[in-house]
Amino acid sequence: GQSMKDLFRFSVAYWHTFRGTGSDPFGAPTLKRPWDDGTDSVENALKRVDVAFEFMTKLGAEFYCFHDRDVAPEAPTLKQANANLDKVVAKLKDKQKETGVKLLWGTANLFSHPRYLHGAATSCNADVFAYAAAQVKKAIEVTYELGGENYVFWGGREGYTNLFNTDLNRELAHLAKFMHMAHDHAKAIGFKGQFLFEPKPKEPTKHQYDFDAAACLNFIGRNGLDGVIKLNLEANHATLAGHSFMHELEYARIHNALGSIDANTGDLLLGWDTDQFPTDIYLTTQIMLVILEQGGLKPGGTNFDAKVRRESFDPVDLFHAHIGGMDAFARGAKIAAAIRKDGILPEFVKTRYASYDSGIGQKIDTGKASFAELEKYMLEKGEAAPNTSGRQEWIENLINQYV
Ligand code: GLT
Ligand code: MN
Ligand code: MN
Repeated sequence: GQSMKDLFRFSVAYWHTFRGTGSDPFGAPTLKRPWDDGTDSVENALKRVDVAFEFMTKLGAEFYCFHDRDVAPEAPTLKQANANLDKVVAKLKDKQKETGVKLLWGTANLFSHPRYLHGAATSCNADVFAYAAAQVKKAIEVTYELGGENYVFWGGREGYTNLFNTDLNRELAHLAKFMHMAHDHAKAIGFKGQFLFEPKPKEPTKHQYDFDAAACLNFIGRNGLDGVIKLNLEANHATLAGHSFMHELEYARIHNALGSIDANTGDLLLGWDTDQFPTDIYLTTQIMLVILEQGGLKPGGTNFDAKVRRESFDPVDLFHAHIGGMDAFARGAKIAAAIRKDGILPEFVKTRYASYDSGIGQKIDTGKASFAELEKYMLEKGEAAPNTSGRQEWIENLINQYV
């Protein structure tokens, strides 16, 4: 019943779209953008805001996401960096008002600056911990000021390289303390946006604490942060962790923690985080099956955490890439809706678990029986029946029947 717009809540990632240079760990920038004069100055940052809002308006994107350091320049002191941010945020605020484009989430970049070499909240250095806290405090404040509907924590360097010199238990405790402070501050200023962890198993850190949905949920649960922090799941991060994206989404959903998504490819052949735009309707259908089951993502959305390739010299490609992604989602949603309308999936599930509801279920309640009772039943019966529910081939080709 809901509109496609409410269902997707598409968002543009400021860092890739307006700051993307085509550099990678092996090569220098390749993309010269007309709105970049090569300086990381406040003047250039303000010029970029105009371009960003013109782009998003023309694209018809409802939302955007940013890091503090994407929108405003880093500075030698925290005071100066905050002042830079204030100048640009004032303009972002005006532009949001003028265009109607909204902020899906804000976040702090706690990974680019060399100070974060050993992590931010989990750094072994107290000054770095303090700097990270101050940076997040400010980032939450500007997100609040801009009406951001969520606030994201991607623990890019929260992890370890070597366990021989790392007190894992202690670093997790520091992270928990940090998250409680962030929550306390959000409450204190009246920020009602949803906090989201974004899991990723590795890169840049050798092993990240927020490895996948399960690791994040364990951390959240054992530190009394249930509901306070939900998840922003990214397709490419799921596959890096060896999962399908659908697994991560469904795992979060059943734990009431599916908050928002970072859309890109979930190709299992990708060995690293290439952040390619999603084009695969088999993937988007799987995504939409989970999202429709949840009834949408609000206050979360669908953020294209994706970049054009290094050889994509023409900025017009930025439009094509986003439109292609939106189209893939629209097609996936239509297919997922048709599958749901047919009611075919609940049928498969019902058939598959039928033995729990009949057969043994009539004699013994498998949920309540003791091991001894189940043993007695099995000794009397003999051989266990093979699972005859089958139809796997049909199910594996399911989406094909609807394309
Ligand atoms: C970084 C990372 C992304 C996160 C961003 C949020 S930045 O590029 O790879 O997946 O969403 O901090
Ligand atoms: Mn991401
Ligand atoms: Mn990524």
